[in-house]
Amino acid sequence: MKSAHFCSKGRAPKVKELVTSALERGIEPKDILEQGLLSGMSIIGEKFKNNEVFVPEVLIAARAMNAGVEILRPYLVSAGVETKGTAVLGTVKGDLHGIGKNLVKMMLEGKGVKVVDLGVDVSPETFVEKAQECDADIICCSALLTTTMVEMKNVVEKAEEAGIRDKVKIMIGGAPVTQNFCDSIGADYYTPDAATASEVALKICTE
Ligand code: B1M
Repeated sequence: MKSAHFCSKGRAPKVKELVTSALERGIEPKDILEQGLLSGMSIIGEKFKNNEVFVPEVLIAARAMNAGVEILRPYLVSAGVETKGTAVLGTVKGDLHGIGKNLVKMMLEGKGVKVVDLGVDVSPETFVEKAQECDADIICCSALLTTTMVEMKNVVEKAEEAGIRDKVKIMIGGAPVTQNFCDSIGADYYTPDAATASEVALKICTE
C-alpha cells in the first residue's frame, strides 16, 4: 500500500492524504493500518536495527505513522479493531534519559501494541500500580545509567509483592543493560534495541 512507502519516508501530510483517500475508496481501516502504516514502520524498524537509518529518521517516520493513526482511530474503534496488547513503559527511578524509551514506544505502537508511557524517573511502585490499573501484558523498563539500572530489580520484586508477577512479563533495556543482568534480576526479556523490543512485545501479546 502506498501509505507504507510514505510512512517509512516520514511524509506525514502525504500519509494523511493517502489514508483519507483509502477510507473514501472503502478500504478496511484494519487493512490501512496493518498493510499501510504498521508495515511502513516495520521497514523503518529493520533499517534502524541494521544502522541504515538513525534516531532522527525514526522520529520523523513515527510522526508520519501517528498522523495516519489519528485519522484512522475513530474508524478502528467503531470497527472493533483490537490492539494487540498493552505495555506500560518508563525510564527507571533516578534516570532522566527518555530518548531511547520514546523510540521503544514508537516501535511498539508501530506493531499495534498500546503503550502507557509513564515518562522518566518512574518508581517501581508506579510501574506496578499502572500495570495493575491497565491490566498490562508487559512492564517495559529503560535505564541509561549503571547507577539506576539496579532499580529494575526493584520493579521485579514489587511485581512479585503485588502478586502480578505471573500475569505480566518484564522487559528491560538501555545502553548499560545486558542479558546477564536481565537473568540476574529475574526479568523476562532483555532487548538491545527498539525494533527488537517491538518484535518481542508483539510475541508476548500474541502468545
Ligand atoms: Co546522560 N549519560 N547523563 N544525559 N547521556 C549518558 C547515558 C552517558 C553514557 C554519557 C557518558 O558519560 N558517556 C552517561 C552514563 C554512564 C553510565 O552510567 N553508563 C551519562 C551521564 C553520566 C549523565 C549524567 C549523570 C551527567 C551529569 O549530569 N553528570 C546525567 C544523569 C541525569 C539522570 O538521568 N539522572 C545525564 C543527563 C543526560 C541528559 C538528561 C542531559 C540527556 C538525556 C536527554 C533525554 O533523554 N531527554 C543525556 C544524554 C542525551 C546522554 C547521551 C549523550 C545519549 C543517550 C541517548 O539518548 N542515546 C549518553 C551518551 C551516549 O550514549 N552517547 C549519555 C540514544 C538512545 C536512542 O540510545 O537510550 O541506549 P538508548 O536507547 C536505545 C537502546 O538502548 C534501546 O533502544 C534504543 C534505540 O534502539 N533501549 C531499549 C532503550 N531503552 C530500552 C528499553 C527496552 C528495550 C530497549 O525494553 C523496555
